[in-house]
Amino acid sequence: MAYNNLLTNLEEGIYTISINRPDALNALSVAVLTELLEAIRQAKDDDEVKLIIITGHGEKAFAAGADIAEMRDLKALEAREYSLFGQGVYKEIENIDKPTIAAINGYALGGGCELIMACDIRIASEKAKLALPEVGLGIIPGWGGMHRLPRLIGKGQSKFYVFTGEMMTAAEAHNMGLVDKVVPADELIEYTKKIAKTILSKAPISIKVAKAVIDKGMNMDPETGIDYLAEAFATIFSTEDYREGLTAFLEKRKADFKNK
Ligand code: DAK
Repeated sequence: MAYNNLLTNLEEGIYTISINRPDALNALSVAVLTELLEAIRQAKDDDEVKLIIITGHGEKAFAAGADIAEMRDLKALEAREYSLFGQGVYKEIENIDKPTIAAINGYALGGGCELIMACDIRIASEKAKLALPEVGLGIIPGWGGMHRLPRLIGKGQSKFYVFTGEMMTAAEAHNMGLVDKVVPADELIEYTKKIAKTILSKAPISIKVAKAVIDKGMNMDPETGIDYLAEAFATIFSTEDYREGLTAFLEKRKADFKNK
């Protein structure tokens, strides 16, 4: 499908979505979010799509946040709709049962920074800059960032960066755990695809179950979480891939997983 604000590409099971609004540093207008939701739903339903990369087109920005011009003119009821819509888009990204990687090529600000938090893994160019500058605009981060950020970097650091709006370098974000890897700018997509291929070489059901256990487990008390893990582990033992994985190891060969 062709989009006005996204570029998409499917290659070897890897579906890359590039936000493409060069005149506004890839700011997330309603039109962009609507297309992003369509692209995610399409990826979810397409068996050829095994993993999703979200990035920003161009060298300068991943996404410089929600579209400030659009947001300024919202009436209260529209603001409510806007809020719920954006939260829904990010939840769908977070809950999709395929791995997602944010390849952060430049500014990831406000809603752009919240978008990377909804992805499973975050890989940044060493030139990337991240911030939640909303309080300086008289608003607060509204698309789930204040819920997800403390789970990634802790309460104190979250308050520091939300209260000050201070810009983080990729290295600082990496040290805190907001970013998982930092690579040279010209290697970002190549490296991200390499990691994607590594993930795709593993047992698909194991990845799916691991994602669910980590995400759901974070919101459970420890005892329920460990019980849930035991159930999930048992489920894996009803698959063909688990037997193939263990047998391949014992036969000193590469496993041939069938997603069964
Ligand atoms: N929205 C709209 N346009 C933007 C934009 C944005 N977020 N960021 C940049 N642009 C536009 C600029 O207006 C400029 O347009 P022209 O003047 O050329 O027409 C063009 O992109 C290039 O930007 P600059 O000329 O400013 O470029 P610089 O290199 O000088 O500066 C910058 C780059 C990233 C430092 C600067 O553009 C900047 O500070 N941008 C704003 C970043 C920001 O504040 N982002 C946070 C947005 S607020 C909620 C839900 C969500 C949210 C809040 C609540 N609820 C549900 C309650 C989310 C809020 C946000 O994300």
